[in-house]
Amino acid sequence: MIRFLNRSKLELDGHHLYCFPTCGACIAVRLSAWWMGIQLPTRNVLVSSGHAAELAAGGGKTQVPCLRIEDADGGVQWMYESSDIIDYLKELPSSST
Ligand SMILES: N[C@@H](CCC(=O)N[C@@H](CS)C(=O)NCC(=O)O)C(=O)O
Repeated sequence: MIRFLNRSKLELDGHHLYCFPTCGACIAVRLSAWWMGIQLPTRNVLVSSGHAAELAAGGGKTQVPCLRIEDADGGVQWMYESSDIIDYLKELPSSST
């Protein structure tokens, strides 16, 4: 974990975390990202019905946290499960963040 402390705090392009503030699994993802020095843009599904609808339509279910990942070609992946999201963030090359 120590190696992550040296990362500079940069926003991750093409990534959005669908979440809400009091969701424990969402807090785990956000804390992990913070610890890794990753600034993860968030989309609060409780304050925006638009974000909630995007999540349901794109990801197929309303569960949070969900990480929307858009690649350079415009392809989109919806990743559910806090542990999978955290593992994904850990595997990102330093140049992505
Ligand atoms: N195993 C999941 C649990 C996620 C979970 O329980 N999310 C709740 C909020 S904390 C939720 O979205 N419930 C509403 C739903 O599933 O539509 C994870 O770790 O990500």
